[in-house]
Amino acid sequence: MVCLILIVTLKREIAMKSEKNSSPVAVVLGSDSDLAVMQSCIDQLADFGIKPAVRIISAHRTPQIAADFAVAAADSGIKVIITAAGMAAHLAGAIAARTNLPIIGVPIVAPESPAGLDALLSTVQMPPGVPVATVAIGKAGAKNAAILAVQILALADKTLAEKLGHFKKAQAQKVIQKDSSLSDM
Ligand code: RP5
Repeated sequence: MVCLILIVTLKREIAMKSEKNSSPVAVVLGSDSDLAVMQSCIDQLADFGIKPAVRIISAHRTPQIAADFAVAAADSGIKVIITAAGMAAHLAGAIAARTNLPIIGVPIVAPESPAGLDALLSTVQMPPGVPVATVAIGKAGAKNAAILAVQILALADKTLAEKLGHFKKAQAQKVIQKDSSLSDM
């Protein structure tokens, strides 16, 4: 009997440890149709050496899974959650309601959407007390969500902070080069 309890406890600890080893960033998509836009978020995270945990979870179609995910996220080692959804985009808010982790929301333009304004307002207009850091609509927002997540993590990660420094310098250098190539015209 004692042996059985020990085995069960050990198994639980191993499971918890492997959960803890999950990525510090989760990218949650409201639908697989959001992936085309969010690939630039995943790629940008990869440039910083982060392989995010990517999930498809819908606030409306799979509400219980969304709730369970949000409640378990911090204990599984996730530090920042990026969400992407279109139309009545409640995914970011539904997750933010159930965790104290920082949530970054990317509004997506759905085919029937008025240019993504529906998703933008649904994501950004959170009531006081439950913030969602809402970025720009579409691909620009997807990329910025990744950079913002890295900026949050970099507060406690020197290597990431250095990578961010290089990223910003390289970005500035590109603009300077474009500017000087104009003077050759
Ligand atoms: C949202 O509705 C999703 O995030 C997606 O942007 C939009 C349309 O979803 P699908 O009908 O393509 O699955 O919940």
